[in-house]
Amino acid sequence: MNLEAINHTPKSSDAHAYGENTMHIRLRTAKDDALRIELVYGIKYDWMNYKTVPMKKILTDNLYDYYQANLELTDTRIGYYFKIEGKEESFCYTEGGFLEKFPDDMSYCYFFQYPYINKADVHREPVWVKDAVFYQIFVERFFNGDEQNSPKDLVPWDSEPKPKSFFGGDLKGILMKLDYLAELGINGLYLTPIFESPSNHKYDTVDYREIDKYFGDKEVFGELVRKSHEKGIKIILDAVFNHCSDSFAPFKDVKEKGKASPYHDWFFIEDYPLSKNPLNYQAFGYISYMPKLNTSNKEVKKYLFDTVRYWMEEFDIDGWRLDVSDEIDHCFWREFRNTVKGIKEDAIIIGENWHNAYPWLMGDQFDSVMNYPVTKLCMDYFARNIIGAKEFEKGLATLLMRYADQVNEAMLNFLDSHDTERFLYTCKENKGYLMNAAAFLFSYIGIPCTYYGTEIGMTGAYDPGCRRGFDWEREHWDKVLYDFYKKLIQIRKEEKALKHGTISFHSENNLFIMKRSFEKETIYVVINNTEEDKLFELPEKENAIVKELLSGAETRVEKVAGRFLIPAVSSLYLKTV
Ligand code: ARE
Repeated sequence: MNLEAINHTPKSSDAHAYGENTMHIRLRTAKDDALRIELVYGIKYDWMNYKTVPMKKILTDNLYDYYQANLELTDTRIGYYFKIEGKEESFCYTEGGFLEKFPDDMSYCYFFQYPYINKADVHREPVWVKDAVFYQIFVERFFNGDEQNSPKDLVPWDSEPKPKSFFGGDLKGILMKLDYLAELGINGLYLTPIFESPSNHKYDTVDYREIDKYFGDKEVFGELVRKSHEKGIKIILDAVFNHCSDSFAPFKDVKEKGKASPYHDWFFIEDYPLSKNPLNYQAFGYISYMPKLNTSNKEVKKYLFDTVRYWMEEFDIDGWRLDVSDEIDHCFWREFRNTVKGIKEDAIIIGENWHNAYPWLMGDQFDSVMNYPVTKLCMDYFARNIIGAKEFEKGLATLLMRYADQVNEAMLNFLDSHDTERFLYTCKENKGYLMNAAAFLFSYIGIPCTYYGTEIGMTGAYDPGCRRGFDWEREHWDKVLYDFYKKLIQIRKEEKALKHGTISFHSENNLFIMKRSFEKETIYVVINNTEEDKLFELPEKENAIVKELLSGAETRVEKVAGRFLIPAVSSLYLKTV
């Protein structure tokens, strides 16, 4: 066997506490290499009463197979090792390396161990994440509900956005369109920043305790949260703590007084007087109007944590999306988590990390991150057609194995955002590809999130093109797409298998097939993103009743002894009970 490929790291996503008494243990081997793997585990203080359980091959990516065993324990102080049977040899994999036989004496030297599940360390996601269906709003572009508070230099609502144009969208606009959102079926709103700021995007905060005047005031925001809660919709705000605006009072003070300013350590200043060119202080990117905050300065922390407390305690918001979260120190995020969870235990914390975010997702910082790697895979498979079903499913497997299972359940999954092209644009306006991608997103593990307008067929290039005004003229909408989205959201909320089910997937004949099961119910999501019709054979339960959930009454599948026709560029949700 390929020993170099075998890997397990204790107390990582490979061995994580899923609950106070539940431990999930994974092992990686080379692909198609092992015949059988067993996990041998026992209480480390009572090792000789060890048990042996088979491990299940749960996922395979391009190079590796991943095995997992889920243990329910009465005593969580365990030692364990793996018994691996290959085609030609059998051996044990232990913390001491590969052994022919696990020694009965001195065993403590050899087993991997999970010393104890401390309650305080268990990564508890908000209980509602499995039911969540999110919607992201770029506030300036959703709806102008109060023309009184609009900037003077508005461009027409249907014009092409420029980096600095103002359209007039505001909080009252969201409030007035809550019925639309409730009818669509979403139950969580993630708003891009709403605090005082001179830009249209508001990622350059001037005052963290004020609502931007063009967006409304605290009264309208309070009403928005209340009314949203009445409709069962949660509100998540954007926390822009990596940097502020160069008009933020403490930065202005430093600009004015230099080193004599009591705020000089709030920023990373290389030289005085401050200069934009050459830039002599740290900023987001090299953007001088966004000076970077020193989040390890005690006063900065106090200011920002008081800000967090203020919006949570006074307005009862349900969580935060964290801007540029990967550039802020871990100590800050640990304190942030304690602050947030101390106020509202089931508030959600979603980082904005575009890459592997494991160091932030170990239970002491974030619950989730914006799942850009999945967005990228969706773009490559569904929209750009540069990878096939096989590479897509292998890519997903690699990503799922990065994190603990409860983290995967809370990831924020989306096809597009205010920082990407519109997905329909990436699809070169091919609606079928977008519908396939959406059929995937709403049946995959994690929180599905729709960027405002994607559901009605909005398109547009990268920022600022992806930030057009929401088109409220219903006759302009792509009715088929809108109905499809509504249906997907409804199915996602109704089907336990999609919310709570186990997940596995594979590809055959360039079809992507995902199986989600909960108790007696199984849903096969079968996606054909090719230009030719294909047949799919249901792997089990040949004589079972099969319901296609997407089409409902209109049957668009031909059932021939368990075989289903999947027309070119289409998806089926086949439910068997
Ligand atoms: C403005 C203009 C743009 C112009 C840009 C550069 O609007 O047209 O291209 O300036 O001059 C906010 C606004 C943007 C604005 C920007 C700067 O929304 O419109 O752009 O401020 O003023 C990286 C970061 C990630 C960041 C993305 C954009 O890691 O945190 O870049 N995303 C957040 C927000 C943005 C926001 C900011 C940060 C700043 O979501 O909306 O921008 O507060 C790779 C890298 C990633 C990188 C990603 C995208 O994968 O690894 O790290 O993300 O690509 O570039």
